[in-house]
Amino acid sequence: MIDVNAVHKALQDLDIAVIDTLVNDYLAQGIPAETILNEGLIGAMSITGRQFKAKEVWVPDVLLAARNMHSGVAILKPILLEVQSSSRGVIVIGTVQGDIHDIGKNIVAVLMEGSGFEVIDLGVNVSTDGFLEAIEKHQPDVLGLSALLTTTMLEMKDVIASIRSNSRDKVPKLIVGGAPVTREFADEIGADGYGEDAIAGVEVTLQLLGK
Ligand code: B12
Repeated sequence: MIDVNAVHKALQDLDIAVIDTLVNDYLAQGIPAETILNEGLIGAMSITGRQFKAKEVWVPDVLLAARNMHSGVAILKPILLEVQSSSRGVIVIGTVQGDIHDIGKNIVAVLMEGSGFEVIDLGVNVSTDGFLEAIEKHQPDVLGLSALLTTTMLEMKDVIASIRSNSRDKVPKLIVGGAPVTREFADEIGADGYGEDAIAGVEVTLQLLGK
């Protein structure tokens, strides 16, 4: 059984070995990697998010949680990737300009890979030109945009408009996500798909590609 409070405590520990040990213990107990990710790590990070909002923790605490979360996800990654091996298509993904949040985007990338896609991760703070260049270079089937700030989610609109009007190449299916993004917003800015979490992101991608 996952104890989300224990995971949350481990996310706040300066010693990175604490989260690693906890994740490995859960795996040893036979708890599926998806459950550890969703109920444990993501659940614990939402507690940190609420505390940050309530000013009970500060940016350094959140950075520490982010570092520990990356470490926990890294342990789960090879297991999540065992699911599929053949390539179902190419996905380019990135966090839009002005935004450096990447935990959610990285989880989407891991699950996409685990579902058999080749993933090209452009990282964070990616400009519209950066996305256009990546489309030209990689000719992806899908482009995923992530934004965590109410300010940077507006950036998605520009990126999508720019791709639709400027791309000389085949326009990939455009999907968006991130905590402030909603289905209504996705429709409004002309995205082809929206995923409220990484699993929904994979589902909508498979649907859009008719797989
Ligand atoms: C961790 C964190 C940080 C870390 C980021 C570290 C990192 N490497 O990512 C640090 C400390 C750097 C940070 C900085 C800031 N942050 Co911050 N941060 C958070 C926090 C606590 C958690 C975000 C997170 O990782 N969640 C866990 C992941 C798993 O969830 P997720 O990102 O939503 O992703 C899931 C889905 O959304 C979806 N998804 C995500 N992307 C995509 C993409 C696609 C294509 C699809 C299909 C799906 C999808 O799938 C994911 C997995 O299920 C949130 C609080 C919150 N509740 O979101 C605040 C939050 C986002 N931050 C906030 C703020 C204000 C900031 C700062 C401005 C703070 C400051 N004063 O400096 C800076 C901004 C820096 C910048 N320019 O980007 C606010 C935003 C408020 C707003 N309305 O815009 C929040 C909401 C906190 C709050 N309540 O005030 N932050």
